[in-house]
Amino acid sequence: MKKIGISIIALTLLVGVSCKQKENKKDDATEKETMTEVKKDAPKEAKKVKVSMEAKSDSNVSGNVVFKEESGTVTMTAVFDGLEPGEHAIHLHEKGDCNSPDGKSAGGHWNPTHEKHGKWGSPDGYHKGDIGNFTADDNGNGTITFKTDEWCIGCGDEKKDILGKGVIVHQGADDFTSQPSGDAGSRVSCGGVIE
Ligand SMILES: [Cu+2]
Ligand SMILES: [Zn+2]
Repeated sequence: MKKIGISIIALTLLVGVSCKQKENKKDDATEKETMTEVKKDAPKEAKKVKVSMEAKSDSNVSGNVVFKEESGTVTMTAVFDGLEPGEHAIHLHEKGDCNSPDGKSAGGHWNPTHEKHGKWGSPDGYHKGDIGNFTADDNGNGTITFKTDEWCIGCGDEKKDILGKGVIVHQGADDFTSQPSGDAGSRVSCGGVIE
């Protein structure tokens, strides 16, 4: 009889413990749900920036550049008009300041990793702003799309964050060799990557 009594007590204890464990699990689940909700309600980070390009150096080059971040990849879609037919360089420069008539207020190429100027992806090095060249047709219209996971929009990582940088289109093509900027000629259009 005594044995049975102890067994009952032990059983009661066991049941008690397992109930408590279940309760804990339930609490965890509730906590997770709450966290997900908080994430959803938090203000959304800017993941899309539209840049209006201004003509510079007495050119008539205008256009729009849209940067969009999705799943860690930034896609740039740029459309220009008023260009001279042929190849033109496009870069991100270090400042989103287009105040000067020659566009030089945007500074040099954005190069947060302190590498050489070059073709994007080159093993010899390239600036994070070295987008490359695109071609304008006989009517002076040109478009370029560029994708990379080496940029972000507003993430705060100074090696990736394109907010505050300047988009520059040049009169000529980037030779990917000349230092520090590819010898692409004057700056014919400028726009700040600003929200
Ligand atoms: Cu440039
Ligand atoms: Zn460069």
